[in-house]
Amino acid sequence: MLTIPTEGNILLLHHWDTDGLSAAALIIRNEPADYINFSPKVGNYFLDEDDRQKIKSLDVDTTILLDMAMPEDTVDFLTSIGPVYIFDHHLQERHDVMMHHNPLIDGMSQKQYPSTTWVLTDYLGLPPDILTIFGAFGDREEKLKENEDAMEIVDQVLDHHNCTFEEILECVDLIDTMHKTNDRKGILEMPWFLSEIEHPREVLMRDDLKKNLNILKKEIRKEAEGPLREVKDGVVHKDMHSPFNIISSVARRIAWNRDDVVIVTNDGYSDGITQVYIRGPIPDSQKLIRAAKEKGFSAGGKEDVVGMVISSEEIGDLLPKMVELL
Ligand SMILES: [Mn+2]
Repeated sequence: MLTIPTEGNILLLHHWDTDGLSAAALIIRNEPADYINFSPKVGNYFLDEDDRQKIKSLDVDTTILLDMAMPEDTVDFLTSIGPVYIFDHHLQERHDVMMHHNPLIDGMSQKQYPSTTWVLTDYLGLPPDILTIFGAFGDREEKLKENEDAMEIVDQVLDHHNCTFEEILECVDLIDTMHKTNDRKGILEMPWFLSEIEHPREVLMRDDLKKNLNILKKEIRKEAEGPLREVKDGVVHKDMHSPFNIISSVARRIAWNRDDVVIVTNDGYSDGITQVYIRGPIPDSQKLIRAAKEKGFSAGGKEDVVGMVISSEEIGDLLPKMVELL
């Protein structure tokens, strides 16, 4: 099996969420080399022209891509710079790169590999540690409790650090404030900070993260408790103009106490762009995703959630068509 290269400048290109940041931290901690880390613009599951220019200026020899299922043209861009190694746990096709390590492509289940940190811990032959479980809690949240095999390992790590499930969830909330407040500098610092921590306490004690979390909690509550518009029987729409990346949290919060389909749109996060998040029961989420993709927009999701990024000019046309499909 190929090992991770440690020669030259290595670009650690990672997701901005807790799993991506912890995965980068795992590599920094365990495989000493000259790393430069980078994360795409928050919300972009690809590299746009700005990000490509930045990466070109970094003098990269090799790329390690973590926790992101990037489209072909982004991967092609990275391979044009140098060899690419990918570690991931999202369902996707195998890319033609130096190494694409994703147990899901080999038929393993999400349950066996709940996070990229899990994939890496296994690949590097490390004992599971706090970073391993940060990633899994980050991606699966409370649902991780239903995964008995994973919980056996989680409990060992929690015991070892003498901390609780709830404390780890709190750590995840704190770490995820970096992308929810769109703090790109904070995102890039996080893997370095995480690579040094010995105990979750060190995350729980960070005042800047606690301050972020308070701001976000207030904003999410304000949005979720604000007016809703019923656009169709059983479908409600929340229109927001928030500078924060909180659309999924707001949708989840609205869905707490109702059975309707919840559509949330936010045009305040990025210029000219409207984020769309739909939380189910969705009759056919793939149909919705296709409808957005046919128009050239980025969209993805699962059975009961769909996320999209639509140009604000076209949202007025597209939204009623989406509602028809619900
Ligand atoms: Mn992940």
